[in-house]
Amino acid sequence: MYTQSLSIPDGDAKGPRKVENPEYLAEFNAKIDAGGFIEAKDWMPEAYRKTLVRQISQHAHSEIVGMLPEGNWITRAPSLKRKAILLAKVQDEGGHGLYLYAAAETLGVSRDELTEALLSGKAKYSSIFNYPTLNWADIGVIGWLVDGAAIMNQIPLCKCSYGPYARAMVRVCKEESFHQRQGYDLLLQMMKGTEEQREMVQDAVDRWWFPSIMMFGPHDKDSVHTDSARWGIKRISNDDLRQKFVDATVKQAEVLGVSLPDPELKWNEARGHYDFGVIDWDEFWNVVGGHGQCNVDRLAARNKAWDDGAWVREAAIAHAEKMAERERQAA
Ligand code: BYC
Repeated sequence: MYTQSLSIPDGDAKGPRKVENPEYLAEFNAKIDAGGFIEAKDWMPEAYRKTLVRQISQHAHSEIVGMLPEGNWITRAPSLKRKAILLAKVQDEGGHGLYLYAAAETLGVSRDELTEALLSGKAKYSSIFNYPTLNWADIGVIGWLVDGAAIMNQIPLCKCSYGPYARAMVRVCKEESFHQRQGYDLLLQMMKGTEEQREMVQDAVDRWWFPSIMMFGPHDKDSVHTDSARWGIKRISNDDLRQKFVDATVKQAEVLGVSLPDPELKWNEARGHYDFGVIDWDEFWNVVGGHGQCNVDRLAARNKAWDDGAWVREAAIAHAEKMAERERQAA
């Protein structure tokens, strides 16, 4: 049992959180329109709260599950330097998950509920973490493309309308920037190495490119959570972020000396952007639906970690109870 959760009152000076009061709603909308932050104790529409709990908790789960593909390579890093960098990165992801669970808790959900939703397979997490890491170059490509895509998505979230989420994102983005750079640096080194190393990098880029651009979610026309933009949670749409990412990454691929696995990728002078090929949405929804290459393994690993940690949680609770009992006796 996990007992640590913030106690959120059912209401505040303005009355119960769930009451849809036109006066409160007008005040909420005015704050959103002015670009202000909504804070945990402010009144908010129930749908806004639910959307935030959904997105923030999915984001937290992604960070936690996202530790697994890279964690798999910590013992096999080729040098002490690369091992230290990878350890620091994976620990950062764990920290991001914890800030995000804490941000979700300010909305009145408990860590128990969120954890249960992940472990039972009810909750979503980013599709990208259901692909395997097959060679060392995958670690560089995850930093370059996956963290690169994550930064593109998360910079606008630093200005999202919910204060605790926006503030958590500021630190997360600083750390993601280090993650992206270490990945690109790793790949630059490998590209200066042997022919075999260059082939490993190209192979990893070929496998991770399309899954990385899927991270931004379905096309805008298929995106269902349209209220997120109106509420200032999503400042830039899925397709616009994907386009920004593609535009920024093509040049980086040229500097690196790799090709991106898309014959339709080319500069469109009229649009002022790169055109790119059709994304395999059947693959995306298959992975999101739990049928990717690693979905079963990822959930099994998280469940095992939870079960293996049971004694720590039980010991912490027993210690807290003992201390409380001592305080009672001393009083
Ligand atoms: N994977 O209406 P839409 C990291 C779902 S971790 C799975 O457009 P929304 C890192 C979506 O949830 C980075 N599901 O949704 C960590 C929705 O389903 P539900 C993780 C996806 O929320 C370790 C449905 O499709 N980043 O960087 O408006 C190591 C319809 O979509 C995905 C975040 O979580 C997907 N890729 O927009 C290295 C960022 N895409 O919920 C790196 C925060 C969509 O109705 N999240 N779906 O059942 C967001 O910005 C938004 O949630 C999204 C989707 C842009 C992802």
